[in-house]
Amino acid sequence: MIQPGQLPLKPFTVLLLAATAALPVGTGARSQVAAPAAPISLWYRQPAKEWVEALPIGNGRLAAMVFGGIEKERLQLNEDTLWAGGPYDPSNPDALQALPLVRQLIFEGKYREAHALVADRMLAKPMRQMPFQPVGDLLLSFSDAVDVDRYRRELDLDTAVARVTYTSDGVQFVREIFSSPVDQVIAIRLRADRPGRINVTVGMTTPQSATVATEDGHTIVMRGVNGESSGIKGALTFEARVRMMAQGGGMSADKDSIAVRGADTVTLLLAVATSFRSFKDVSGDPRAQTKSHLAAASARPFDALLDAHVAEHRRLFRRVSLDLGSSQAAMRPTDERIKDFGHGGDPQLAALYFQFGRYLLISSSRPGSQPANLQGDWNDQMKPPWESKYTININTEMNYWPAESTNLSELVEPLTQLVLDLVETGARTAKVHYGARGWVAHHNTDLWRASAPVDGPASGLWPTGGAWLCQTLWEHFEYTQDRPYLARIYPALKGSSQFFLDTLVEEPSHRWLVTSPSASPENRHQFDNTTLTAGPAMDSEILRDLFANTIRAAEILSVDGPLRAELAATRARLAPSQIGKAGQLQEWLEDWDMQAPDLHHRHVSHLYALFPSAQITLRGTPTLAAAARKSLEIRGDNATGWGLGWRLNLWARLQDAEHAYTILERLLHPDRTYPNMFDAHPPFQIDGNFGGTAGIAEMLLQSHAGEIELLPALPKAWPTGAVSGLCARGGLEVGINWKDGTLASATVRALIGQTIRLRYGAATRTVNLAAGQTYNW
Ligand code: FUC
Repeated sequence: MIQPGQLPLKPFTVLLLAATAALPVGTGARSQVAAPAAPISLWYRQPAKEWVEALPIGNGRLAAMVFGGIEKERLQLNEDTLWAGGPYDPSNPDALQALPLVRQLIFEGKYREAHALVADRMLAKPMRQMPFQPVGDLLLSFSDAVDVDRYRRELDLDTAVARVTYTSDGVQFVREIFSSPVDQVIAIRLRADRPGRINVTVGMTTPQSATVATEDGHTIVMRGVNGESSGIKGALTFEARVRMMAQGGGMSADKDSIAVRGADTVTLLLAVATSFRSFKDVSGDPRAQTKSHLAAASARPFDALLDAHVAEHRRLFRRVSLDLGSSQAAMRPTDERIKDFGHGGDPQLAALYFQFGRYLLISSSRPGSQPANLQGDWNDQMKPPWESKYTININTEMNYWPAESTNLSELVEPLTQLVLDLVETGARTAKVHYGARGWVAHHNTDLWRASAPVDGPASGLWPTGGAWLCQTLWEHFEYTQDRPYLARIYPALKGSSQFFLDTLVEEPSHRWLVTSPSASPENRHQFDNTTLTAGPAMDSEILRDLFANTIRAAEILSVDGPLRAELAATRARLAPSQIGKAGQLQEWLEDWDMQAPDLHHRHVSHLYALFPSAQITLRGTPTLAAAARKSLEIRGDNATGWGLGWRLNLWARLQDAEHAYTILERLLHPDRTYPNMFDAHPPFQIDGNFGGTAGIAEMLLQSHAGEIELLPALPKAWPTGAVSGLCARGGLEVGINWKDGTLASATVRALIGQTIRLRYGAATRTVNLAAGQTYNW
């Protein structure tokens, strides 16, 4: 059996890299760390049978799941704009008329009637959004494999290359596969250690309406159209184009497949594009795009494509290194390690899981691509779970939790663009459904930026999704201090705030201003089996942040004085956080928590104030922090993948290292992590991966309470270790070394000049730093 790091064929050249990251502001550049001491790979002794065993690659836009079969290699393909449907307006003109009565019914406690009226009059048309869909499969058939031995399949996170090696009939075969963000192609190289031994037949299949045909003897082209969904007609065309090149041997084209016989090396380049240009423009030319991508890429040697791909990947990936300790277990195949993680003794698997989350964000969200959806960019189904879209009552926000703290700040760009699109579509929903200014998005959106309430009254009628997304954009500003970015997102903050200025209502008992109708996402209260209510705690918490951020942004940008005053006055009248009879942080306006039918619900929406927000902190608001802890205890540790991801970050914020670690053990368990390390809701949903990565960062470094706190939740399982390149709010990069459970040293580098307060345990230090300067603790 081949061990990691002992590949008999020489791995490709290791590149020396320049730190080329362009920082938007300040004089400091992002750090680059050296090559990892040990390989950071997922690896297996057998090909993938199930989709959740295959290995994901992607360049933000063009993605594949690589199965690594011996007789048949399957690349299941996705392009991130291939969704069903076309530009559409789901507004329901009946909604506005029903709104006053729905509000009245809610204040009267007639939730069943409110629910029925919402179902009848206030939901989007159609009531469901569009699904993200697969392109199809690229299939490579190798008919002559005999006496196969020494099989190994791996995904190298440091190079973003998937690789399959085995011997057949004494000849060693190697497949290397990557999706290049530089050249916008998936590149595949087939090699053998003896000449003339590559025999392969290549074809494509698809569940879409499409044709597959060969062109000019060395190209296979799939051409198709997307389909309708919920009555919205397909409006996209797409094309996948594969170019084959062989050294030695002969190539012969059939009607829809190409065979190579007796080659030394075969290279395949695959380009995919759709006619999507924006949520309202589908006039792109996929044929011209795939042709130009292939023409440019095929003019360069495979090694040049590979080198450029690896350099671009490492520019981002190598900003952070993490060493949590290692053991013999790290030599074992990844699927076996996941099974055993709960038995202890494999701290490196947590580091691998952390880096895999960063790898997934780099591979599914790059400037110019769509944001990472519920499955990142990886989906093989025409009707995937929850349409594989953007669920913005937790899941999409969680996808971006690790972006800032793990030094991948620029990968937020696709989400920024999505929000700016929603400002436009959500203005229509605000006007038609609420007669309000500004913009609103409910609990889901899709490629077409639909923003009206979908799926049903219980989950869909939650108007605070867009406001939560604004918080993610604000965090980007907090971490980078990028003022041009703040000016760009200000219209989103202002428009979202204006929507709530126009729609908040006064509740009768305390005269607080509250949202209505709304819900505490997806959690039913005790009345009438519905979630509909006025003023759930989460809404007030999100609006406290939204209004504060909008005021702060307007101050920095020196605009909108009167609006600032209005927002400050309104903010002061929002319902405060309340503590209920069980000592818990109240989830609703009334103390209903202990009567709710699902005490252990996966959502922990009211704990938004503790994480990702910092309205509740251990030292700043100890009473509320204790109540939040009580709520978390009542909810319990058992949850879906993303439910665990959230709980991990919450326990890290409560600085209970051992509890956080037991949550990580639940997450990194076969019940919640598939053999390919994808998160299991179940089914596969990528948010848990991102929540897990963010949570590990949150255990090692926190920066939300006006302090940079080192090792706030270090568990006993990681007594000695090191991390470098983590980011803290304010434009800071932090490296930490620890030994025997105690801080050994730390470095804090300021990308922007500032005064910072550092904390380790009870010790604090205040330090002035110039831009580019490093402080050593
Ligand atoms: C929310 C969650 C579900 C699932 C779905 C995509 O509705 O409550 O668990 O994650 O989003």
